[in-house]
Amino acid sequence: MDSYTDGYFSPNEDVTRVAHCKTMEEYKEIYGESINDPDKFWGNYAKNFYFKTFPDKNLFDYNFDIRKGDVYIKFAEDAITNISYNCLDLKVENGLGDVVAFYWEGNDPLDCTSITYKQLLDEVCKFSNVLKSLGVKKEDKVAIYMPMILELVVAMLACARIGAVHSIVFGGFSAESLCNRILDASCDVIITADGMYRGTKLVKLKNIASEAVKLCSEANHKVTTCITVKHVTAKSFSDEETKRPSMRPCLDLQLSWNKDVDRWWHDLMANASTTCEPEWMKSEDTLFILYTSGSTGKPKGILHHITGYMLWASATHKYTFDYHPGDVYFCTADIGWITGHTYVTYGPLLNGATSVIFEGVPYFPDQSRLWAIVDKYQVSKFYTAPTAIRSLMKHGEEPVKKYKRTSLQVLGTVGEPINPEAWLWYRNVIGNGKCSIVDTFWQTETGGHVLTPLPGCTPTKPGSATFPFFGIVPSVLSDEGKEITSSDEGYLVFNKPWPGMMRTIHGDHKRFEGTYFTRFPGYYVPGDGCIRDKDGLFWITGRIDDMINVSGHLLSTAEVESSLITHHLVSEAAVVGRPDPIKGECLYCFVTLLDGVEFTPGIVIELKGKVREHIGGFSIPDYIQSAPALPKTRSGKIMRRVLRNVARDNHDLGDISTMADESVIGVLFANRVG
Ligand code: 6R9
Repeated sequence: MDSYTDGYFSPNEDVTRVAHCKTMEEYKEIYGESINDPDKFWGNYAKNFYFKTFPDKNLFDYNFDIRKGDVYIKFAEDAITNISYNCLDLKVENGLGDVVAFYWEGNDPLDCTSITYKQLLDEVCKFSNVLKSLGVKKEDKVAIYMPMILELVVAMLACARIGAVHSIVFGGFSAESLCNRILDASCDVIITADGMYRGTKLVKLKNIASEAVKLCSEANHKVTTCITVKHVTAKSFSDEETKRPSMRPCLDLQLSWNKDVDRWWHDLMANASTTCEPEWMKSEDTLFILYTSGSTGKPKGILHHITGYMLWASATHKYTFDYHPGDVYFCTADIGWITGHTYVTYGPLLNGATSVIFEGVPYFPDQSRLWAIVDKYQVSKFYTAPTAIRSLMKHGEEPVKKYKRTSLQVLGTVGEPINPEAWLWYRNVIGNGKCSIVDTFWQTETGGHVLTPLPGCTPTKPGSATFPFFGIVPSVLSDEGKEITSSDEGYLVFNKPWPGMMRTIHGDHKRFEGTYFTRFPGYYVPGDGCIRDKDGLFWITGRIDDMINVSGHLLSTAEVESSLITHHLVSEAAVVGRPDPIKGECLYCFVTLLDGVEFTPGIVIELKGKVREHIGGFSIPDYIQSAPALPKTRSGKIMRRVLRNVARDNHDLGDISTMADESVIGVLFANRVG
């Protein structure tokens, strides 16, 4: 058990007994080694993996200071390896061939299967050969738009095996968003599935993918091949089973099919060989592109490269979850986000772990689904988002108490700041008061955890991501770029690279430098506010740019605004975040319609439809209000600070002396919604 004194939870003794890192003294010692001699530290860690050419002694080569020239980061440049080999072949060679790599749990509780390391290797080799037979080669970009099914893991590892670059697009994005990502990365091949269930809702993924392919061709880019997994129409079930609304097979899927482009996954796989020599890759070859929102509205294609990402994914998964053989690990994130890339696929496989991969949603068939899964597979390490915890909290303890959850040891959170109530509920109710909580702060850009407690080692305070992971040197800077030593809020920054950080933005290195390296020359600036308390613990306070974190998904205000403006009756739009008890933040939009046009409920529905169409269903605004005029400075800048206060119904607006026309304020408050 742990104990609570002076605002701290002490490390849990049961976890400490087996932990890789058992005390803060030990943490400080290992941390010191990682900072003082990073080459030696990561050189040693690399010995866990197979390299055709082992990394040289001088691993890091970088410039973080824009004043001295272009920013660049290189790691172990001379080393040669293959990450799919290290995830699969190496595990089979080490005797883990019959170990379960994934338990797959479908949307319907009766729909489940599992796959061993050896079986996964065979599938990956087969699909690698399929991709090669379609002409996909090293450095080609492949778009993946799939549900949480095993074929998604197979597809990404097959890309990695043959040196192709995967660009996975979350299945909640619209055809237009998918098209923009295909165009940005110039993908010729896309992999999808016929459809997926989310609870009782059927999403016709293939038809959205077909629409995206059509939009691409209108933009003069030809997608040559679209490979579709037969998923919701896959197997035959008994009559009883087909009556279940969420159960495959789905009988009325009208797939849009173009015989010049479309191929079935199972047809291509039928005669593929299970042998495929990996493409031996240089460390700094690209492993994947993953798009994340950017404050200008255009998503940024973040690039991760092979060896650095591989070591980072493995080391963070091992230490942050205190992973040991025999654990069953369950991360609820979708692979379409970075958490799924690093902590569903790569981290666990690189460590030979057994994981649960879950297709469904936490509330189907009822609010206790996640705990049913925990008991079913005896999950010991569990990882989810604060928004999921808060929405489960709303339903009380009863759905949780239906299951024992006694196998749980470590509970992780990610995606947004976690409020202390949710942290305590996670610990006390979900974890039966006997688990270690790890609040992990990181980003698509960082590749893996950068601030996090280590279970059984770090004393924790609810709401703090505590201390840096090995190799990370964080500081907090003031507006003037001075290091803040008191507990005042400032900008979180990092003064040197770590192996797993991004290398650039696809096709736009200037934007990479401008976004992350110009605010404070010499530092990587992630865009989050931070406080370092008197005991040295880090507390993330949220975004300091125009990004809004809705249920752990970062959205740019500019992107939502440009979707709203596509409506023919809208002249101007401004979007701000408003605190939300479940989602953390939600979108609150102000729209100015063309002169003489009436603001009606019908227009609100159409505007929500525009955002769904341009970005995707997960980004639909909660509130849209009429703003006959927006508050602006005399130089014409929208005063978002004022709009944030209107959205929160806070009449204390602070200094508004720069506002061009103060009379708009009364109208804005009068038109508030929600
Ligand atoms: C992994 C992921 C990154 C942004 C990040 C920050 C927020 C993530 C957090 C957190 C406070 C945590 N964030 N984890 N804020 N505490 N433990 O979420 O990546 O989608 O790129 O979002 O999410 O604002 O900058 P990504």
